[in-house]
Amino acid sequence: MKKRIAILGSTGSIGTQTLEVVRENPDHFEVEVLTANNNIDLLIKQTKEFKPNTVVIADESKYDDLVHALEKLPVKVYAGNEAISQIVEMDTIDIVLTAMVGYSGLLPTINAIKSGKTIALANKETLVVAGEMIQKLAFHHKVSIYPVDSEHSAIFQCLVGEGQNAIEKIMLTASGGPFRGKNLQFLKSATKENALKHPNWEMGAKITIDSATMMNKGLEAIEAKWLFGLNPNQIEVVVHPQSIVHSAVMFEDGSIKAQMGLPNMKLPILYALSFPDRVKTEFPRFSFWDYPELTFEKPDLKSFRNLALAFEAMDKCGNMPCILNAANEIAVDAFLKDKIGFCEMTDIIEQSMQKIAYIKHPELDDLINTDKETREYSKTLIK
Ligand code: MN3
Repeated sequence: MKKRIAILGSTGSIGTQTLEVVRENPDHFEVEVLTANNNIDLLIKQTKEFKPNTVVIADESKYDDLVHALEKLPVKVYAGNEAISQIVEMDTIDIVLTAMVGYSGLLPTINAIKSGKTIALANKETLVVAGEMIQKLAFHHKVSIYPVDSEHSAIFQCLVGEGQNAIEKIMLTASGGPFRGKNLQFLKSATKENALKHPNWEMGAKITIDSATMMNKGLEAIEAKWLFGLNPNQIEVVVHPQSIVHSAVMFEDGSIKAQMGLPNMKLPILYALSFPDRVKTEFPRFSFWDYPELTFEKPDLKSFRNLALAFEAMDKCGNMPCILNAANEIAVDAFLKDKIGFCEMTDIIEQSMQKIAYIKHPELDDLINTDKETREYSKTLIK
């Protein structure tokens, strides 16, 4: 039986790599739904190749062009975020892979869980914003959430067969990004062009900037807390510039399991889609002879203050990670548009965390309001 997949965010970096995985494994997977934000040219091309049952474009102004381009194909076409949230309920979907950018992944993921779909989670912001609610919903609807993020996939792989054994701590590895080893003075004048040059991973613009500020690792720590039921003090960030050890778990007897390999997002994507099976691949293989030295460092929390802010938000919990995330999305967007400098991103997040009202036990409506208020406030901090 082929697994039928809905890919939310099919034109982004994870979406296109997921389609490569499907193309390379036609006996295992088929595409049922594709959704995109506004890149209709690529969505049209993908629809012609993968022949999904349904496609959705979030940007409603592109609907007519999309319908026109696909009129000869037997595919249903919809537009708008509402349609993306609803489409995940289709009975012909086995797995929903959520690869949209940022907060926009939240509502479709909630609906997919409510309709009992297995989730391959590539949108870490969903768990950052609403981790507690998502885990409760998944438990209630008996839905499995398989991580696509490479570090979380690594931890997940280390935990296979360890169901009854407690975790002492996890070691979440970080490449350190393009500015590893740089001090605050350097970071103040860091440019967008340099921030976008990640040494090891090819990713979208938002996550690449998050890697440069190390906010990505902070968001991943919060993601790990909810995925694996950890306390913040059980999560250790380890800078590992070669990105070969994708993360590790220490158990209560002191034994450590790590998952390793060359950095390649297609592997964690494939594992999330094929779990519990492993599918044979032709991906390039790691050899110790090519890497005589693997190195590990402590993160520099004084220069990369975003990471410290993320741990603070994780400790405070409630709506604080939602505030952190919304302010970060506004800050990264402003940095990408050359409106603010590299370190001002941190200032905006810090001020938003101080300003926006803290709610200890937020409901979904509280989170939606917190997200909105934080975006409005943080925009006022950008001149
Ligand atoms: Mn990652």
